[in-house]
Amino acid sequence: MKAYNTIQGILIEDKELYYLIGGHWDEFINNDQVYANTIDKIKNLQSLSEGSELLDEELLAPIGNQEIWASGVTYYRSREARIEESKDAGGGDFYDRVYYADRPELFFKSPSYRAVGPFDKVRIRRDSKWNVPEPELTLVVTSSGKIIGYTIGNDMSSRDIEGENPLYLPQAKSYDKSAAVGPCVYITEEALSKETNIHIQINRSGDIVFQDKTNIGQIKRSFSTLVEYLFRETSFPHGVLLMTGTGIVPPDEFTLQSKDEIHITIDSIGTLINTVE
Ligand code: DO4
Ligand code: MG
Repeated sequence: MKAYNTIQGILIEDKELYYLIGGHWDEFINNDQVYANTIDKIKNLQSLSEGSELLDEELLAPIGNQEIWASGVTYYRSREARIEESKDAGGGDFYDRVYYADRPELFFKSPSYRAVGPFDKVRIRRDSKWNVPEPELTLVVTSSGKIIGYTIGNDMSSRDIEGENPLYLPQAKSYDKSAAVGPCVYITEEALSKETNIHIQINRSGDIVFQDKTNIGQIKRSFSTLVEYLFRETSFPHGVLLMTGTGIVPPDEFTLQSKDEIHITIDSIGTLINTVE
């Protein structure tokens, strides 16, 4: 149980982790000038090094009224895995086509009230037998379409439901506690380096049962293209979080189990840790 209801972490380029305590997250984050203005606002933020007694466990998901959207098949590895899982349903061709098409796959992942934050429980569906986490760099975008920061996202997915029929995608992707975001928003004016690593480790009863890594240089599409398509005919009055797709897919025999601990680390941002309920 988290002790506060308005504490979110903000990691400012070249600085340290600050907490926004009792502030208005939507107002703070939905601001094209947030990087420049944060220096002014630092007096309202509490620095970890200023003697804060807060624990990482007490951080909330860095989200207010934003929706979470997700990009699909942005990495070759994702294309490959989806073609394989849906081959009996004849879905493979769709994944191949979307990987090469101009228009990206974009789907609604979660409203904020259905998403979870650091150290919260994520869920696997009771009517699914094949579930994986998808570790994804997540863009923090303002209502005007400016990318002002980055966080870590976990796009929990039911692969058997998705593979049975591509039309089941919303059920495979969007259910209670299927999206995790955090631990903080990394605010920077610089583009992230293509070498930025994404690493995942899954622990079960103290053992590592899966780990892998990729880097964002493997993403086929630019972030500006993903945002441009997302905003084409849809407005986001509070801004939006956009997951950028997964480049890591565990082997087909792997499925998550209750109590598995998922650690997703992205350079510059930190580590998002969640346990399966
Ligand atoms: O089309 C299926 C979902 C793809 C996805 O979530 C991903 O590539 O990360
Ligand atoms: Mg995904």
